[in-house]
Amino acid sequence: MTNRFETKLISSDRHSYRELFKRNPGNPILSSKDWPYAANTVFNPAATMYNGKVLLLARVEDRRGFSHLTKAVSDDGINNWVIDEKPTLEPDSERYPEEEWGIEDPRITWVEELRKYAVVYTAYSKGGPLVSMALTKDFESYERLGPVMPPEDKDAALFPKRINGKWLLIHRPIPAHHGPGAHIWVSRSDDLKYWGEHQILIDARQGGWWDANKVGLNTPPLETPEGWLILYHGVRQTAAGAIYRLGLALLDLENPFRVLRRSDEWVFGPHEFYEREGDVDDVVFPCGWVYDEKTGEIKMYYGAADTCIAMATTNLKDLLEYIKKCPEPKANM
Ligand code: M1P
Repeated sequence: MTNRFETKLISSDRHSYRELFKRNPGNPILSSKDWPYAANTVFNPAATMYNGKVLLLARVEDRRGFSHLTKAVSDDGINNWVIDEKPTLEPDSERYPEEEWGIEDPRITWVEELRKYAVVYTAYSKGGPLVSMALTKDFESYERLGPVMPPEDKDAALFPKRINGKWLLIHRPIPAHHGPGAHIWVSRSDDLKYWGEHQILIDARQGGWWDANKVGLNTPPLETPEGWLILYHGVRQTAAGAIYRLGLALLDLENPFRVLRRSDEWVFGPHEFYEREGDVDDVVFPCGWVYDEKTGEIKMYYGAADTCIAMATTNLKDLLEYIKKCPEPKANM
């Protein structure tokens, strides 16, 4: 059974249909009911492999409306989650005032050069949401680097290695007057702390497009032989509210400032009841995916309706086959 919300157009040929992502039948895999302590909602998890297990760093919202991050670990990435008994990474507004109203939506990148994971998250400051970064070896203790982008900015993730000698960060600033739209940007740094050489990477389209006016990065860039693969969201404003859907883009391996391909159609959108109804209806919002090199499978972990956590699988071969057939975007600056 399908309904009008289902993503059916999955080929670059708009008249042949094939689903790229398959929802886990046991979805949602985690919700506040599973949490070992009181929580309003658990959603938008970062994901990585750690010690051979799938590790999620979930956004947990309390009943003040503030968020913190808590770790959940599973052998198969679907069942038997072992969840920290208390918050893993809490806002520390004494030392980091920008975390006054919580920390949200983390993205994890393993950085081989540092032998550490970089956790890039939204810190909700009195001046608006901004991008902060912390490093960790073990997801127990964290070294905060503090804010790396001023408000309003969020939906950020780090590339796993320097490219042409520089670190690269994808992020999504919102200009005060965003008539032309809120676009995805990419910036360079020598030290992970001070960022410059900012450039629009993926622009929000306009008019009737599913990703008109506002886009944002979802999953951290995945290195593939064909380029860096990313998932991003487009926000469609309707009379009934916003709809958050996902598109794919492929960036040049050597020069990720260059977008090789971008999907014209969304590849995943809210369809199931847990995606359609919650604290914020009609939202699918992944902050992480885990790639199994042996099988080619990708597990995408996403927040559903800003309320619970779900998972969908795909495989790299299919994603690459699809995105390579998508159009080359026009130059964006
Ligand atoms: O409510 C949907 C999403 O809204 C925000 O995303 P963005 O700023 O990219 O539109 C975030 O608050 C996100 O956490 C939330 O899921």
